Amino acid sequence: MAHDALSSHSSADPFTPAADSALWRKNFLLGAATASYQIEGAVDEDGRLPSIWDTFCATPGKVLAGDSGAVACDHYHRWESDVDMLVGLGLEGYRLSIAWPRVMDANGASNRKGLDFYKRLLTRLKEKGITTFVTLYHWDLPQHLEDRGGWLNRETAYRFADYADLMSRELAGTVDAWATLNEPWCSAYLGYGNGHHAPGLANGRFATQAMHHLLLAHGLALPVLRENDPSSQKGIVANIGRGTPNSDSVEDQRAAQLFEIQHNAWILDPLLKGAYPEALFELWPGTEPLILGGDMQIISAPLDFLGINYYFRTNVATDGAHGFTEVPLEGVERTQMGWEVYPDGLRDLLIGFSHEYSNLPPVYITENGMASDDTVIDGRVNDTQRISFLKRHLAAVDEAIKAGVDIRGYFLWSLMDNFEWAFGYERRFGIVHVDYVTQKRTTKRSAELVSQFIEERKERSQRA
Ligand code: IFM
Repeated sequence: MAHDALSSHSSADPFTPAADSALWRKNFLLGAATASYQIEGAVDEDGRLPSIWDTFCATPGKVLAGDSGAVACDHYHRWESDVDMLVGLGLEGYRLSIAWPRVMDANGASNRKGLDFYKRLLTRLKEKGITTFVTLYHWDLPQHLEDRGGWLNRETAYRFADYADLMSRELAGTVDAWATLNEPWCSAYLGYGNGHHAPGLANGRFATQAMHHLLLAHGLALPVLRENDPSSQKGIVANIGRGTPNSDSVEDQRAAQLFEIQHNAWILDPLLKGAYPEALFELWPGTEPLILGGDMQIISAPLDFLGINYYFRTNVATDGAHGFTEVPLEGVERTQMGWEVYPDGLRDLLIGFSHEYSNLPPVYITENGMASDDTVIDGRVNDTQRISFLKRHLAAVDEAIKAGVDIRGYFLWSLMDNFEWAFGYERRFGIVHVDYVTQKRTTKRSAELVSQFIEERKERSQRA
């Protein structure tokens, strides 16, 4: 694995990129991310309606230990101290999401109390000088829309555009960058393709149709956001996966390509080339979605930025037919999720995209991080694996920038431990530890080092 100056230190050392690293640049944004259902709690308060995740969590056997986001990090009530915390850490950017069921009623009218929550939060962040990235849809679809077919119903895309209209009229001026969707791959594939996420349906044809309507929703929302909030950036966030072949055989190499088509090109091709990759339907025959005339033009409207979320790679072999099968590698470093730590995958994918898509917009790494079984000992959390993980992934980002990819910033996932979907509260991704009994926040060692690095950058730029 190629490491550079960032990772040549032991994990306990401060982050010290090489002097020529792009990470020192003043305009390279460093922040942290969260999402509404994962941190807010207060699911029944101030007129919030149920979301598909409330329903999914209440279904026995869907979420580890029967956990739910009902309380989560209680951020709805603790947002002021949470903002103070992220400001105290020196973070320059904060990526958050809005809970659609909190801000609109079932008839599409606005819910003032829900809107005011986000107004207060975003206004405070702006006052504190934080660059705000706001995601409109991080998976918490209002349940009443799911009851009418959810993302299988084309109407949902139009309701999403109405929601984007309301939010951008209400919040214009407080948002630096809007992302329409977070990780449509997860919404479509995990939600409708294998049922691991809400709404828990498992059908390949559903997955491709849900994806089409999600991307249509994105495309319909873009001009609305541009009209209502012209000075902000507009984009979308995709999770990407690295697939590597288990052997040099032609079949395994094709399997790795198919893996990346299914994970990456399924989303990026329609957005950046205006067409779904044909190989997707060789992999999943008979799953072509219903596409109406003009849809692909709407979906492929130019973006101001592309958000990239990266976590791990998957080693694959041919399944002996037309697809791929995972062959887990032995003896590699893994996280609490069981995901392989593989920073080179981030660099290689970013460089690959810059070759594949001539119109690749500026990129922000909108999520990167890892889960570990962190515990507080004498008031401290020494999360050495995360520190090492972050150094190596930042180094990979630096290498991609040096190779010519236009990457403008990096958001850690996550600001604090939170509700990790089907894994409940067991998996801890935060740079701040959360005690879910007392709601006490404890800054982990990784947060201290990120903070020191940002401070050092500030001092350097003032000296320059
Ligand atoms: O927690 C999630 C997040 O909501 C979306 N991206 C991946 C993270 C870790 O699984």
